[in-house]
Amino acid sequence: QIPTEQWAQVVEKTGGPAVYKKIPVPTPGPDEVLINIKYSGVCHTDLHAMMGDWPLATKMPFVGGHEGAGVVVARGELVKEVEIGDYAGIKWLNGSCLNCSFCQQSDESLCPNPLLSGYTVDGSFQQYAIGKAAHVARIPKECSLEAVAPILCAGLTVYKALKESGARPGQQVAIVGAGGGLGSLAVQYAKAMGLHVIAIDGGEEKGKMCASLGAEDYIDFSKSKNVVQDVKNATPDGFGPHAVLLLAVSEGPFHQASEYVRSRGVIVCVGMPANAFLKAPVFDTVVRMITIKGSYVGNRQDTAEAIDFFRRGLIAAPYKVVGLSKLQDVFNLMEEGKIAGRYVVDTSS
Ligand code: 8ID
Ligand code: ZN
Repeated sequence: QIPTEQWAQVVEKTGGPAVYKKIPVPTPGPDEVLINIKYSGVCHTDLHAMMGDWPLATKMPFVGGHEGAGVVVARGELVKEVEIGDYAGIKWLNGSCLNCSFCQQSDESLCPNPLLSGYTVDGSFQQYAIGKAAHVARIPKECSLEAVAPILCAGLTVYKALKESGARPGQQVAIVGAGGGLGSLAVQYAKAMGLHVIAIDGGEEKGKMCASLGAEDYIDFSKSKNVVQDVKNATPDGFGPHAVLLLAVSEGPFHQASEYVRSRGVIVCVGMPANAFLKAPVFDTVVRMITIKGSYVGNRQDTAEAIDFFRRGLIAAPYKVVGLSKLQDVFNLMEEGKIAGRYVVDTSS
């Protein structure tokens, strides 16, 4: 029985706060499914959306959230591939045109007319959310819905970014922001892919967590006198890591990475600090043959692969569960950089 009203966290003005209130349950269109969201991870992107950080407008008011895991409870008449009762997930890319030259070549995240969950369409910080059937994540029944939720954005994104880095088993990868939501999963995916992990973040709690997740070195940027030298020293030949994943929400490390990446190394930008620019010396970039690139979520196949790593038991990163009504508290902790790993909200309280 689908109710007509539900609890949701609604952002009513740029800058927030998120307001916990009752709103109508939406009805899926012909090519859409309605998912009863049980758990949703809280991504730093949700905070950027509420604060209006980026040069891309949100709908207003809007319901945030794009790591929503739940059960399909209704579907439009054109939907054949997803059954009522299936586990499914709302991810950042809620829908894409499936017709442009990017979609045709499975670069759906580059579609010029995307629907973005919790940004241009309402997302998963509500009990019932809509997703385009072609794009909802398919979650195997043996997966725990609370544990799989962070895979739907954080896991997928870092898995794709590691693939984009071209790093091969046995090589070194530096993960900047390793103690955060994306970072904690990146350490686990990198380990599962046979990479040596150099974790960079601030504070002892995040250091302990990174070590327990499988990072071989931890560099505390808040204590280190020379991050560049420390990263190089953490590699066996002192020439620096083959790849760098930039997941931090501050501009500084984006300028630093080209100083410690190995010659012919690849720097992958993933974090999106507000109003930030990249800066790298042209001379070094040329003579050391450095690649600097971006990586933006992943396509449907990447999603299935990232979930399959989880299903096989290769990915277990720490998360804390709180009620959906406590979302604003999570945002406050996130803003202060105090979250080690991920928070997941339970939509039943
Ligand atoms: O598709 C994408 N590219 C994508 C997908 C999902 C999220 C991009 N993102 C973006 C988010 O919008 C956000 O800008 O990735 C960024 C990280 O998201 P998150 O992991 O959800 O944020 P977090 O949990 O707050 O973690 C950030 C970590 O960075 C550390 C913090 O201590 C925190 O642990 N950090 C900072 I801020 N400055 C640092 C520094 N100088 C740093 N770590 C190392 N060095
Ligand atoms: Zn996200």
